[in-house]
Amino acid sequence: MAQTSAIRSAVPLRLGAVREAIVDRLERVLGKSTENATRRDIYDALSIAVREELTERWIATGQRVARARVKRICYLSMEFLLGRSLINALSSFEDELLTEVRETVESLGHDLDHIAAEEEDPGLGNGGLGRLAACFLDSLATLGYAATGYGIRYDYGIFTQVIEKDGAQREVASSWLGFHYFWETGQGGIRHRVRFGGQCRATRDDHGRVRYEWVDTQDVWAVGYDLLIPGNRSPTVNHLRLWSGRAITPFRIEAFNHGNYAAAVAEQVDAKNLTRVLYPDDSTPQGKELRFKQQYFFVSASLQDLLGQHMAERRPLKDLSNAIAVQLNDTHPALTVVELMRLLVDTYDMEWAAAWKITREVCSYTNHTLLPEALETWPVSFFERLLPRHLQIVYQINRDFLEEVSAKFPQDLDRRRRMSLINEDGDRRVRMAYLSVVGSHRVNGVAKLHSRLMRETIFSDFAQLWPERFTNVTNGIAVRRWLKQANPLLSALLTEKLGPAWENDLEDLERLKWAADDADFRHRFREIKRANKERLAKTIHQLLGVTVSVDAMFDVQVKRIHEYKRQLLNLLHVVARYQRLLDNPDDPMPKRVVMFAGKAAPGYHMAKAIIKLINNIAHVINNDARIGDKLKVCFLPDYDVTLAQEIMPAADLSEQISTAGMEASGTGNMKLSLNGALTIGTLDGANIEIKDAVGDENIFIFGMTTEEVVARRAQGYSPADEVARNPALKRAIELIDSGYFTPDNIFDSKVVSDRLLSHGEHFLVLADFDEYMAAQARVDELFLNTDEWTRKSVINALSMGPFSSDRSIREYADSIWAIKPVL
Ligand code: NBG
Repeated sequence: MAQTSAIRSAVPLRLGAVREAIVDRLERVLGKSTENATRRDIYDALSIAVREELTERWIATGQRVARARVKRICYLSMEFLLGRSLINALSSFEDELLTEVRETVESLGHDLDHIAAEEEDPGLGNGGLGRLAACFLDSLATLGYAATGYGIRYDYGIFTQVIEKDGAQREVASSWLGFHYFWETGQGGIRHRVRFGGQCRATRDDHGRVRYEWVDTQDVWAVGYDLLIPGNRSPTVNHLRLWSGRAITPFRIEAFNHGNYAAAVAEQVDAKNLTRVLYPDDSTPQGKELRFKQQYFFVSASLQDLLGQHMAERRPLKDLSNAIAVQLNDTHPALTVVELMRLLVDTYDMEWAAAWKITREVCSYTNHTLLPEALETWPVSFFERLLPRHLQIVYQINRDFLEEVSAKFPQDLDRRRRMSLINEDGDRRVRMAYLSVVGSHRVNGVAKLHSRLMRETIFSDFAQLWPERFTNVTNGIAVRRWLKQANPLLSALLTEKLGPAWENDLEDLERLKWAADDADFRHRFREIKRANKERLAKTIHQLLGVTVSVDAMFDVQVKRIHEYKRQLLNLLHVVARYQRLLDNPDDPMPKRVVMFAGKAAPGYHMAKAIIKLINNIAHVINNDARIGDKLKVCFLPDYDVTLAQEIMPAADLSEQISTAGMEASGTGNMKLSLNGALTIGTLDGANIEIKDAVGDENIFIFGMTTEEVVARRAQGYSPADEVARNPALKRAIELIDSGYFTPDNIFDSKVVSDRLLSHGEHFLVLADFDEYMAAQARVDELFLNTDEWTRKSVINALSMGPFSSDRSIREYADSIWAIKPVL
């Protein structure tokens, strides 16, 4: 048959042929001519070309992995906050290609940054935990590990945050799948049956052994979609496999024929509802049945998938732990422990003891928070109704486990009660964190302090039983997204001085340490910061209509809104500063733009009240002619990865002011410091390690230590006493409390001030006020000395070597997974 243009093969995206490649997709795939192609068309065409390139490398990676028979890591996470893909993929290729793409897009009458902005940012996560998972996938691919991410393809990720006229947050459902999303492949090709409900029947096989059958279940398909994850300047392309729910019988024609249209599609609706929406709670899960089903759904599909692959490669099941490592990202995938046991014992006929050994060797668990309300438990009744066989398995694991406890601590009944996988107080519940610890060979925290506190508090009984099981891996960030892509100007400067090795080896920045003392380097560094600030200032103007001066200090606190993160402490400083400026308009303190961004969980009323108060305070201060540009307050709406990429490079000051002992690690702290912001922070999470890396003189540390926090709470913390002995604090609180900032509704600010003043307020906001103000005064003083500020800023950026997620991943690989790269 004659070859027609419609089936000619694609023009690959290659140096020297970028234009042809784009035009080819425009015409052949999209049916558009270059003349009438819109910005979106160019985005689509370019994305298709890039994706095809990734796909080729992905297939080759799969072949290499299969040949090498290396151990594979499966990273199970309910959340992945990937950010946009186009620039990420393009910049993982050689520089010349990106340059040619940029020029070609220009010659077509467009700008690559605008083209890239056509892409939805898939918000399949809440905050730090989901972004960490994305940074880890980036590092795994860059370092050449065989790794698969497993998660859920929510139709609706985290809500879009809209700020109303009165300053309140409103949540709007946002679908990243509204337009065609080009970065996933596979639509229905991969699927597994996931079962719920039914009952469990025990029978005896020919050898007299008891077998369990799980019958009369309600089943759904889990359909897999793969998002490709390129390694930076590496041939490796891995994938993130996300599961979506589909009915086994999507349409019931008998019901339809009887006029019952809803019943005809009910099964499909139910199946799709499973993966319809991400629960928007950060750190504090809501015990909803649908969430429990989501967890089992993605765990079951992922395990069937990886076991299926293992069997397809004809590897013996008893070798599973040499072939696969499963990392549980928090307790959300904790059912892995139970499901793997069920599959090994019931489906693959393995002896219980052998299956248990394998399960523990395969699994390891990362804890991300000590907040007691965040430790998931699920009612036994959910198991009875939805996972009856799993409940039996949990009981059996628990029996064996408690016997081990008894053997080591005989006659210690209370210990057994404390450690049991079942909480017997009130309605009976399964403790998912304990299940994760019992079913894993390693349990890690995410910063040194957090890992220590984890051993000493929530898991102290377990650490006594199995001290060797507990370890630390401090979090890290993907250098590619948070420096190379977010801050191209600084990246170019670093590459000019060092060559590009820092991209994949951040410790290489050490070699540039001399540059902090080099006036010319400081000058260039400052100019870059200024350019980044100008860009953000423009965005702020577009978003808020507020004009900010780039001469002002950009003081940022960007993260989820939570009382423990103490946005209110920041706000008290803002109010006190405002009052000081009103008292003394000639006060020589530097100008500041105080920026906040972050979402509040829809059901977390206090967090929503805080957002509203920030906006109301911003409104009053920004419109107070007496203040002018000496102080501006900006709440940037709808914080996501894309907005973060713009904020981080423009920040001067990074606010990391959580109550000590409460922020497990933080990762925004690392992104900001890497881009040259100085930190004002408490001795909490990874701040401590950042302090050690940059040196005490290059960071502003203040406030109570974890031990002091504990002691203060034990003493009985009284906010009234704090107010009584501190006039500046008293004045600031009184102004908020008076309704000055919320004239339309005094109650709006009163709920917040009442909370701060309530006896025993858990986050001790007022107790750190004094020291925080003193630290802010030091910040002001330093900022007036521009050159010295820049010197410290340079030192910060160049000291971030240890905070690359490449380092974190190497530690996981060595001490938890025992895996080697393929290449
Ligand atoms: C968060 C912590 C952060 C930490 C990230 C990533 C949860 C449950 N925990 O401090 O609050 O940086 O996890 O480890 O989201």
